[in-house]
Amino acid sequence: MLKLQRGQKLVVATHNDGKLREFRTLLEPFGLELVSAGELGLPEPEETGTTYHENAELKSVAASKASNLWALSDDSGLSVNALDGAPGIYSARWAGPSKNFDDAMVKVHTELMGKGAMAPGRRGAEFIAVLCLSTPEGETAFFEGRVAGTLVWPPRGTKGFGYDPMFQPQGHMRTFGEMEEKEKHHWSKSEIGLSHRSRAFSTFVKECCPDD
Ligand code: ITT
Repeated sequence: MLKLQRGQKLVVATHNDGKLREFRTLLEPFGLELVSAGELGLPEPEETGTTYHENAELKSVAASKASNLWALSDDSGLSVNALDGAPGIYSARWAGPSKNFDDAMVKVHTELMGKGAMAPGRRGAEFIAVLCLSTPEGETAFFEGRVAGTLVWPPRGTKGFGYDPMFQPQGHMRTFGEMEEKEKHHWSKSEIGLSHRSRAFSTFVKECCPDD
């Protein structure tokens, strides 16, 4: 089992500022020294995998090898029921080279309209996150989290990142874009988190983080 030590340097293997912000908040209590792949000037690896696990592994392993440090990556996406799981692992790519998520959300909505999926009951979706922790010696461990919800239109809220403004988690009246980060994670040792990332994170913490 991979166990981090208090004060240990850990690379957060992402070039996505939204994810990085969330990881800094989620990892804050554990006394780790965090550095991002971007801060280390590591190149963004090409995501050639066909699953979240494969892509998470290739990002984390690339960062561990290049930095000689433990690394934690996240591969995530939005899986829309009426679109047979699309955009899924291609969620970032639907935003194009300029990473414009207003365009990506329009694309999701347009595809849903093309399927006649206008009623909330036909607009179900899931956010999925797979985290990979890796060591320079090549050991890996994976943690997965999911959250179900409904895709609203028009998008609401300016918080969060990516598809957050159109995703309303089950049991809530507001989208992730309307929630403070604290509420989107809503994570504690005794309670399961709300977001896919915080749900994956809660298993990661139990297994791999030093006591806070
Ligand atoms: P890294 O690979 O550098 O981590 P990325 O943005 O390319 O950054 P992914 O390949 O995992 O990351 O793409 C996941 C996309 O899914 C991401 O760009 C977001 O648009 C979307 N996504 C994932 N988690 C999300 C969240 O919590 N809220 C909104 N959108 C999210």
